[in-house]
Amino acid sequence: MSLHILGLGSIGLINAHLLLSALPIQIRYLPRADSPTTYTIHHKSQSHKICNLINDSAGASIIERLLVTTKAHHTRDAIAPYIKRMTGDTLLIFLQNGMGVVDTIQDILPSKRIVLGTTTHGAYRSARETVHWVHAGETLFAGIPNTTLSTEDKSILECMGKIISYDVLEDRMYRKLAGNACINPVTAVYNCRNGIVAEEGSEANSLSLRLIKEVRDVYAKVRPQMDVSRLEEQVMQLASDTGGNISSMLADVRAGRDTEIDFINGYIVKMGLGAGVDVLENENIIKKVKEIKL
Ligand code: KPL
Repeated sequence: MSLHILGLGSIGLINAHLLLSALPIQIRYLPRADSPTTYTIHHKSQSHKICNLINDSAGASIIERLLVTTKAHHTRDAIAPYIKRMTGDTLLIFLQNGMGVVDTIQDILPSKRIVLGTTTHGAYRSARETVHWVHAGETLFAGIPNTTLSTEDKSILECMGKIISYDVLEDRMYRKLAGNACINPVTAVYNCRNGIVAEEGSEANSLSLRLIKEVRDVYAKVRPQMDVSRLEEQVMQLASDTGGNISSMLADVRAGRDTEIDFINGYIVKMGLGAGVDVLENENIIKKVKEIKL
């Protein structure tokens, strides 16, 4: 049984750990540059070492299954060098923040066997090889229509999360997008942990509430089948569940890296403009996050 991982950030490493502790599996990773050979995941006062990942960036073998956990905006450049090692049967599993990523790379993908996933794990890295897994959330997967999964594919996915129907997954992805759109950029602007966003009366909280209202208006137009009546409560719950976390966007701006904002609030803006809904708060926060210099 084998799996390649593209993107060994917190989410990639947590999933490598879940797989290695449950299955007789070989995990090969595809780093862009030199990367550590040993990683540590701190979770609930325990430390788990991962030292058996195989660096396969220079390999030539066929990639049977690929878990993509790169930042949304790096996906195209990161996957491009490995396209020649894929076939029409390669299973591509995308577990990333944001939405619309697969649409932007469909033209280069040799395989239509695609699984999308969403997770509410909360984690951050204090060093390249050190992950703090602060909230063990839920990971959900579904194959896009017409994707068939083998027994091995299913056991790999079930080790990392739950397989559900595509309709339900879409609903959960939109909810996660709302969480990321209304927590991540706010933590980046206020340079604060997620918990501050859930603190009633804080400036971060009121900005987040304004973003949630816009997201709710957009969803009401573009996804009328979705129940958005509890969206505010759900986003605030996510902020408080991951209260001790440094959001991935704040981690990016602190490190001077580009953020995933175009695939998060940018996707909300795209939907809003298409549906004639005012998305000024989202447009403003995109500008602000792009201007931040910490
Ligand atoms: O997904 C996240 C992120 O930081 O990207 C949350 C759930 C908001 C946890 O921080």
